[in-house]
Amino acid sequence: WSSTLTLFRAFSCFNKITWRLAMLIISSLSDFHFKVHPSVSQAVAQNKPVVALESTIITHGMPYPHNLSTANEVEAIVRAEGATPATIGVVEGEICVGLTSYELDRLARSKSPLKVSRRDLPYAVGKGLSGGTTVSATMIAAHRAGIPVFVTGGIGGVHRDGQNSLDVSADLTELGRTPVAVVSAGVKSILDIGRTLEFLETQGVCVATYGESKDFPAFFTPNSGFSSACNVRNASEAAELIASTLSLGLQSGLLIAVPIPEEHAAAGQQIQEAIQTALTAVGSEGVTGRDVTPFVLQKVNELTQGKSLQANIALIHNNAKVGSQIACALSKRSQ
Ligand code: PSU
Ligand code: MN
Repeated sequence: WSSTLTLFRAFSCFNKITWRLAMLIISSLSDFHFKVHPSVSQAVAQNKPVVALESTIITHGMPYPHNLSTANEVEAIVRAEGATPATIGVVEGEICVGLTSYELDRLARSKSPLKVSRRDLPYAVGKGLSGGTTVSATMIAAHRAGIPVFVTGGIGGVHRDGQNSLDVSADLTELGRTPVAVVSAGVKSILDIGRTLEFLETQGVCVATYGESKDFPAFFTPNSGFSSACNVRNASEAAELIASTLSLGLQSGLLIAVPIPEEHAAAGQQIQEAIQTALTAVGSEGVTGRDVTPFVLQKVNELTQGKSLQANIALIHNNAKVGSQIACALSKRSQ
């Protein structure tokens, strides 16, 4: 009898171990190279508002130390509005949703970081590299972590002459296939805004201007001369639009375009002129592909003696505030 009991005990113990092992394998497979910060996973599980943030803006969009201070300020704004920030990036081959301040610091100081879009994720993860995620890669990670609202400065688009070069940002196709709402100040006029909006329409992306009019903003200026499909007047209208996108199960994202606040739009004209000069330099210096946007941003900043960077920071602060209010309104709807 006692040997039967020992056998039974041994068997159940073995069973427990195999069960645990199986669970471990399953969970490590599904979380393979994907890490969500506990503050983020807890907030998501409790249906609390979370705001995803990208990191190419940190690694390629702004010079150090402005990149780091802006990233920290943006997280502070999100918290002050009652939401949880989740800055997303790739650290040593792990897609991290909710970077620690140490990880953020390392990315911001990194000398030759990768710019990771959808196509670069397998390479960065496979090789164990670190880099900033663009809007496309950030959307993928945000969606996987269950975060429907994502704030950034500006998204990529169809480059000027893109109809010939086919230089069209993967951000646009991502918006067509991943159900995340991206809050941005529209599209920089270094791009072809008209064709960008056409492409978004083809991809089935609902574009809404935040405010009283449908004027689509051009990042540094509140009006690009083009129109969005619709406008949302406040955070709760924006949340309603996101909720209806999600409930329809379309699997496409949406773009909420927040015009730069008037007080920061003053330098807009000077910046527009600098953009023209910088674009000419792109051609004469033979800059191509993924280097175009960072090159133009840096050139414009030099030409405007830092005014474009200042406006850039101000508008990201504003987007963070608006995006957090939208995330809060959305989480309220589901409570
Ligand atoms: N536009 C900006 N600042 C940026 C970017 C775009 O005003 O930092 C970054 C974003 O991460 C965006 C990416 O997703 O550039 C687009 O790059 P590309 O055009 O190579 O797709
Ligand atoms: Mn490109």
